[in-house]
Amino acid sequence: MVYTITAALPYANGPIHIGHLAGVYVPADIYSRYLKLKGKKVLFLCGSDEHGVPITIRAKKENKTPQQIVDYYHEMNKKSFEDFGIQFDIFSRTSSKIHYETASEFFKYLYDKGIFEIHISEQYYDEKEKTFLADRYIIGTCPKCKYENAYGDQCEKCGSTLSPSELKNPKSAISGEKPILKKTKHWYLPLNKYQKQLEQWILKDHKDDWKTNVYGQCKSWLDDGLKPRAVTRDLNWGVPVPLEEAKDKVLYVWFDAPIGYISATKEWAKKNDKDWKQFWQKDKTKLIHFVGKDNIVFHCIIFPAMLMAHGDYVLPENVPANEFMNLEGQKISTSRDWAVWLPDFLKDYPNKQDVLRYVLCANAPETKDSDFTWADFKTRNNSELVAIVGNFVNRVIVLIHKYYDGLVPKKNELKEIDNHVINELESIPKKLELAFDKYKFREGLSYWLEIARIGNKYLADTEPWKIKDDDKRVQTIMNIALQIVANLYIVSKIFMPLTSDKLKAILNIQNLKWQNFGSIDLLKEGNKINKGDLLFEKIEK
Ligand code: B3M
Ligand code: ZN
Repeated sequence: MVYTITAALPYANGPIHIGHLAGVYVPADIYSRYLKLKGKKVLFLCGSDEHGVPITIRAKKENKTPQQIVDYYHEMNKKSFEDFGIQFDIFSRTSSKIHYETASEFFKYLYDKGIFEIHISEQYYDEKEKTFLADRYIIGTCPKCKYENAYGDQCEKCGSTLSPSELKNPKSAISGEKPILKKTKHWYLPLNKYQKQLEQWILKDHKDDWKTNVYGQCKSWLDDGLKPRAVTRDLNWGVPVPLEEAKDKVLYVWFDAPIGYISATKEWAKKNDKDWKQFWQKDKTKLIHFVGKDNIVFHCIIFPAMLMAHGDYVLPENVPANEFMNLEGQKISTSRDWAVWLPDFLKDYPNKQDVLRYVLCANAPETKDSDFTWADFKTRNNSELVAIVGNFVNRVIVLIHKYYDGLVPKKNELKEIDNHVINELESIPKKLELAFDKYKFREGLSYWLEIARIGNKYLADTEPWKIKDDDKRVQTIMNIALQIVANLYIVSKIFMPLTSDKLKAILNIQNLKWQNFGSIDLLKEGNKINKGDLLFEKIEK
């Protein structure tokens, strides 16, 4: 089995925020770390999505070129993902040469197969700027609520989805002039021709293993009936359409962006001298897309239709999309600057990456929207991470140094209570696996916390510090307590990379594998245990 895990390519026209992390990147990273811990062959892909009209709009506004905009945000996002511990195998970008080649070859392959339909349509054209106007570049009066600055595709005031022809007295957002309607030719992907195949693949084959929120959205799109969709645009920023007759046209951003996953794979394979096709074109490939709910249709309907049309590619095994995370009760909004930006968090809260990962996973919008509040961030840090996990590990380390000079003591004869704890611990790996099979990472994380709860209860029930006349008993208790810390370390590798590094330093051991999880024979008698740093610090204000 080979796993290709993709995370939605963030637009390179702004920083990453906690909504992106909770919705896409933290779950994707957790799942990739889990598969790698189990020794699976995994390629975890991401990169910048560098085309699309929003980037050209920001470039215009900032009097820069689109390339300058994407260069700036590509580097920013790449660094902040690295600093946050999201461990992509490659973070590529769609303005790369290899992507231009891959995307245009993909288009040409479908074109030569006769997949596309050509439609002539009338499009608004700005005669002064000598350019066709994308929907976002047309502003006018909303036919629904009379808002005067509605865009050609959407009215931000009443939220209605519009088409440019519905706008009253349309104006060009570039020159302010009244645009004219001009004929233009575009190439369409006939999604309607894949309706049956998609219904079979989604509504029947994946009825039981896709999340209900994803399945539901796909079903409503399919029930509405799929229509041909234009895959070219009259823009000058994007992947040029590789046809003589299509000069000054580029591929629609949502046609080229998902192909970015394939380009990233090729780039990684070239760098590592590997065969890229094993991650996309073999029956042993498991392709899993991590996206937010607004990207479901592109990853479950449109991109799969493109892959079906091509014929050489596997289809996604699953698209476990999350819903949205709100901030302090309001929808996160880039335009209203209502977000917690990842670069700011990393600067203002140094060394608290794992706390944010924990909070975003524990409260992830897995089946419905959820809400991030700073009060919850503080409470979970103090009452779960510090009070349960940090406290347990700290007590064990203090006692080991107090009684045994930091050396792992002997495990003598086991009592009833010891066997009870061992059974509890042994049952957790299966529970975590079952949760992860259904992409339930919140539930999976609760099992990480449960290991510490088991440890705290074991110490409270045995009270080794009170046993005065039976050193063999104290040795056994402290040995088992240490083995529980070692189990906590193993599972931390999935959820909390910095914490697992700290635990590894304290336990002074080599990398333990998934197969070791659930065992109480991980630390050998006489091993040196280090004092190490505090795992978590209380947040006062
Ligand atoms: N750039 C992300 C978004 O819609 C979009 C994902 C592309 S994944 C191929 O915010
Ligand atoms: Zn409106």
